[in-house]
Amino acid sequence: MRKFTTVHDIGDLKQALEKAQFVKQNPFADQDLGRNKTLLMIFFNSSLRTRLSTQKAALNLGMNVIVLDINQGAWKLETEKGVVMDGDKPEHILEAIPVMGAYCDVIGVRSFAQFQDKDYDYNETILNQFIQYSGKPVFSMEAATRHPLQSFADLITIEEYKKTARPKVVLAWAPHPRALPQAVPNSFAEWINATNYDFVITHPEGYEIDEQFVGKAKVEYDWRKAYEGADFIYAKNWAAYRHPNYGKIISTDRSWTVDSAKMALTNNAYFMHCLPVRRNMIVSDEVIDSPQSIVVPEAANRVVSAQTVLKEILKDNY
Ligand code: AN0
Ligand code: CP
Repeated sequence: MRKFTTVHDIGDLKQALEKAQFVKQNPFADQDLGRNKTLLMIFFNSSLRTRLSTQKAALNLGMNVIVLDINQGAWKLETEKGVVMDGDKPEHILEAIPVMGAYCDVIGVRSFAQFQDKDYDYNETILNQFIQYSGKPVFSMEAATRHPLQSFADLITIEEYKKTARPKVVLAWAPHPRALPQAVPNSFAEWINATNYDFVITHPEGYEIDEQFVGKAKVEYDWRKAYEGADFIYAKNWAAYRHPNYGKIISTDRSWTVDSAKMALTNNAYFMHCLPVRRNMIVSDEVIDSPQSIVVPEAANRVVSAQTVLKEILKDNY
């Protein structure tokens, strides 16, 4: 594996899940693989889980780790090509990326959608520049359109908790006061579509995600029907995708908040969320504090997904 940005990079999904189980059960089996290899993690946006779990995964593999927060202490980076740099940005990403590549063996990048230009976001302009100019294997730590380390961890978690071969998994939109990227729902849909699960996406009208991610999922605008008989409720907010509302909040309807009444419609479903989550906006205290909430084991599996991916990258490139 030279890059990890979508579900397609992981190869056969069943084998990837088996590799993940091995990593989970034998976290220190490959301590020599990363010896004298350096992971550089670049953050254009905030993080708690990705920062800690990816670092922990690298340490388990014997790697050294350097972390750079672009917005805290680094030069502000120009990302547009061909501009006269007479503004507030002293460095261009075209020099910064190969320089960063010179200091490491593997690069992880977090760079959210900016919601100023749909094409700029959906072409993964920043992530692709890292792939093109760093000279090193690159993996996404949530880019503009996808969050594959999260989705891989989500799938590992569902496989651990599912009680039937083909669970009903529901991606459920919930309200939020700020405009959030579509990366998590896009990516979750992309990974779940690669399984044989019964997959339903529910959201208010106007919140349709890009069709390339919807795939074979059933889109259900009536949350009652979607929640009925569900085995997993995967809650998430996202901003509108479709023109002319790209990146905008078009509803904060709290009747979509995941609460006990909704969970009562399900097949005693597990509650999942990638975190961070706003309590009593996305989900009621009662639901997230209930035994059906698996948000912490889900987050713990981020070490497993990151370690499985890093291991493949190290094995294939060094
Ligand atoms: C981000 C998002 O929704 O994409 C990161 C989630 C992992 N969340 C926030 O910005 C609150
Ligand atoms: N779920 C997730 O990626 O969390 P962070 O934004 O804290 O890394």
